[in-house]
Amino acid sequence: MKVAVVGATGMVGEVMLQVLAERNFPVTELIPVASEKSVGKEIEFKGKKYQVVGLQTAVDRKADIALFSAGGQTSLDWAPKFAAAGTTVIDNSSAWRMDPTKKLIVPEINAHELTAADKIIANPNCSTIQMVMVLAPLHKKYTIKRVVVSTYQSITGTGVKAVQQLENEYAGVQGEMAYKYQIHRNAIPQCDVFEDNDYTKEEMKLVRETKKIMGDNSIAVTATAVRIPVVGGHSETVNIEFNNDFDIAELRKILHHTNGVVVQDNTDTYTYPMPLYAEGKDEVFVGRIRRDESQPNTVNMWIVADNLRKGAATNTIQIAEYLVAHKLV
Ligand code: 11C
Repeated sequence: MKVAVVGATGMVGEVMLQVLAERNFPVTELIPVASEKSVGKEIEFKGKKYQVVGLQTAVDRKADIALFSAGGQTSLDWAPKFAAAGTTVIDNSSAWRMDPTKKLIVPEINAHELTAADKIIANPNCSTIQMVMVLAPLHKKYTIKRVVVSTYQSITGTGVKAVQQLENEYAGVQGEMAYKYQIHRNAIPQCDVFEDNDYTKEEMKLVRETKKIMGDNSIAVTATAVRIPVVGGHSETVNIEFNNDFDIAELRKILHHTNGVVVQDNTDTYTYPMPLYAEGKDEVFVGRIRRDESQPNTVNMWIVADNLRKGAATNTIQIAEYLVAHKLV
């Protein structure tokens, strides 16, 4: 496969290159792509050096697949040009996710929706991916009525500027701010900008994307997204109300048998997921599974994943793997 990585020098782009190499994705030609200021820079992939090229050069090279992680506007402007040149785009930005003509894919859940006609495929938001990985198998069995989620999100979701802000704050030096407030020793109840309903865009992604991926508009979701000074991954408390009652042992067993989900849940041994240990891993970790004693048919849990891996790069590459395996590119 001739593979273009658009945004190759960014935080997610770098992880994409790493994951492509680790999973031995069949790359016959790599085209690293970035904005004009990075053109000509060298990046390394599987021990070989490649020169970063600009977007038009990449379109002209007619890759089989382009993995995009270069921001929403670049995706809006350039994904259609790649698609018109015959390249299948898998886009990690929010640009196309809620477009009814585009599919929003978590391979373990809905890759079967993909066809060769899908030339722009959307990769969901990181906090949504880790949540639906756990919700989907439970929805199948018990039918979800309502989800209440609160997130504790890594600063890497904001990008290098936020990592720099935290490092500056550790070192006590003034620098550019990614957030309106200090993040060191803080928790900021705002991820992304506010929408008209006073929820943030991140919170509304959890609401809208969940319904689209799970293919069920009847699932009620309400979210609070919080940024915390952590780098390894996003964490979420998730309260799930089902239409039907469940047996907690059976529910655990379902999650235990879900591909891509790892149950870490033992109060006797203080075993539960944490972002420090999820970092660098591709799985979604779930623990603190317990019945909500205040309400029927309801369970509480804690879900953690590396937002740059399963939340972004790994999910994107899994989509690409599915396309290759099913001869859709
Ligand atoms: C965050 N979830 O942690 C965001 C980052 O829509 O792909 C990814 C934004 C997106 O702030």
